[in-house]
Amino acid sequence: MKTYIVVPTYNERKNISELVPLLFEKVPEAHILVVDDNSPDKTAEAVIEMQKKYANLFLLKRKGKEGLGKAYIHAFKEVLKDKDVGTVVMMDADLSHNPEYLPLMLSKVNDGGVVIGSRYIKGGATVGWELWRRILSAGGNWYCRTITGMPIRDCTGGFNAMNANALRRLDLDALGLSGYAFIMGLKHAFFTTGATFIEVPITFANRKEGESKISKHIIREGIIAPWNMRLKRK
Ligand SMILES: Nc1nc2c(ncn2[C@@H]2O[C@H](COP(=O)(O)OP(=O)(O)O)[C@@H](O)[C@H]2O)c(=O)[nH]1
Ligand SMILES: [Mg+2]
Repeated sequence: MKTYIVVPTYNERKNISELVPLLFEKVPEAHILVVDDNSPDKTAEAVIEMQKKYANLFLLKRKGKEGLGKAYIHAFKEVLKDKDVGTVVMMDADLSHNPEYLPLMLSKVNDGGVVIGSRYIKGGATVGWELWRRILSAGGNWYCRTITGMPIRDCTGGFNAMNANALRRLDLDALGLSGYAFIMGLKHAFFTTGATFIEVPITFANRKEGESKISKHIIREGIIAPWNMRLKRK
């Protein structure tokens, strides 16, 4: 069965050029799908250039910036069309998610669910973020866990390896969220469909190149979303 690594990009030309070779080095058998929202910095062109070297590097080019959630949903639907896909990985392009963790994470994916690269279990960490981002992330995770009751420590972490059949059971279109809220919503959808979670500790490093796409809208959405998840379940 195939493993697809889905990487959303918006203005990540330098980072994606560094990440792709690292990924193929750590997981040579993987297929990589970069999903780009028509980045002005020509991220897509950098991917097309690398496709000359890597047969299993794919590009999903979208019309414009619609947020992480929409990009992932579009990409997951494309990937799941392939009947031979066994595992789908989601990870950021900015090297915050270290490809070194992938072999271990992939070895733990089972029929039932999701392996989470977790900053908030023993052995996990975040380095390089300013104090406000650390507080926002740690506080946000406590908030999400408390309100939704999900049995996981890292609700907003975007480095996850998912069993394709567990992913097929989700109603992706019903998620309708864009930022961290999308990741929380996705994990919550796994939770409500009976998927199991395994958390593996990771150290999350701040990006070296380019800019974060965090915004007030993303934070606001993240504050409201856990309540909607909880209320919908009742
Ligand atoms: N395709 C696409 N990717 C996005 C969008 N917003 C963020 N990303 C990507 O999602 C990943 C995480 O975003 P980032 O800005 O690093 O978030 P942060 O790590 O929380 O500051 C990166 O690979 C971004 O390029 C978007 O609107 N569309
Ligand atoms: Mg980042």
